[in-house]
Amino acid sequence: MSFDIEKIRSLFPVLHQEVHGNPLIYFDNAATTQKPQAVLDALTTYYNHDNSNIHRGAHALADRATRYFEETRETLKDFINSKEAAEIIFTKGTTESINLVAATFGRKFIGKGDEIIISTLEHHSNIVPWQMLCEEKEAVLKIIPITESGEIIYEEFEKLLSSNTKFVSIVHASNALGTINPVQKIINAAHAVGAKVLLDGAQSTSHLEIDVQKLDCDFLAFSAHKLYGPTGLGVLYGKREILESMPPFQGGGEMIKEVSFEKTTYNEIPFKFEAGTPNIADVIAFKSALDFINLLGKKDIKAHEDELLAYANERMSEIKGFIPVGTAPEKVSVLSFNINEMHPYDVGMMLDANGIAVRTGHHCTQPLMKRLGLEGTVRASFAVYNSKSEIDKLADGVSRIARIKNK
Ligand code: C6P
Repeated sequence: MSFDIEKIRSLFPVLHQEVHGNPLIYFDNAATTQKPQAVLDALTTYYNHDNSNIHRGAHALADRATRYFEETRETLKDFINSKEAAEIIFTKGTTESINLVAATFGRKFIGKGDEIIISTLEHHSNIVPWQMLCEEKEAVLKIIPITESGEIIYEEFEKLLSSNTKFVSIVHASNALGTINPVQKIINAAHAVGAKVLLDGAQSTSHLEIDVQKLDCDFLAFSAHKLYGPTGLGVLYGKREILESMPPFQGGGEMIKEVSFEKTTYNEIPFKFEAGTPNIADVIAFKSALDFINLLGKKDIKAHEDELLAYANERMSEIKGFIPVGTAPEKVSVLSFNINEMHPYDVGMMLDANGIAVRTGHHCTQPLMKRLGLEGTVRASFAVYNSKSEIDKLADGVSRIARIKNK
């Protein structure tokens, strides 16, 4: 099915503006997606009609806010097919979700000499929390190497696995290159040695159908703002029995059952991990973003984005001096590239002058850039509201920039 792009674009107010005298072309979707009107409306409706704290008040507004808040949790349960809504924990974002697991599961279950495996493709958010844990616990961080095309070398991963492996934390789809990792194989192999697996789903959940029960991952971390939802909100999925075995992350209201100065007992999951007043408005508005994705369907979204990526590759490879970075066959809609010896930032600035928004630099993946021998890349990342005519403008802009350089 092909989308009515104009109709979809009409749902996103921010897209209808000029930047430096040109119509905005927004290709920075891997950093954050734009928000449909329904999400903006849900935010104002909440503050205009329902604003209240949740799970506590004995009044109508608190009841309503609590119901809407928990409806988002239920929607997320279906969105990733978790067994129960209680396995969905709200956090600030992917970064906090991973930190939560490292600080609770990690501190309790990982000790001296234990090994944690990550890959060269990881975002800093899936490197630093594990480094901090390894430093504290004298555990060992092992890194899966990658090929020139930006794919993990699976055989090397198998070689790293042993009875010492306690945890594998791996990105599902790379933010810098778009590579989709063979996560099912990774999860099965990690489980075979008794290790737990966390998937960093920051870049996969908006493009790929996710079934946590089928994948059998132990944790999944992702951010609402990359799913057409609000910023400052993330999700941590965890299997019930594992979440129950973990100590709380932060102490405060909501996460307790009973407090006395002698002893505190903790609430059931998910509340045990949600200390303090949560991000109520954004959680409620996130449901509208999920409804938007569900209405279009992930399968069709992926098909549309694959078509855009293939078209972008085709158009850009005609340009002299275009160097694609990350050429794995299985990718989400991320096109990373460089132009001859031009600095990515300069390319980004010139594209911006044409109203084209891309990200440039190391994309919070410095070890990956080091492995590829690059300072950074220019990254165009596509979403459901992007079109081939926008890609034509990108190709024209890049072509002009490359000509300046080639002169
Ligand atoms: N990547 C990008 O431009 P937060 O910031 O917590 O919402 O997400 C962190 C994160 C973790 N893992 C991956 C794979 C990611 O892509 C990101 C965020 C953005 O690529 C901002 S650096």
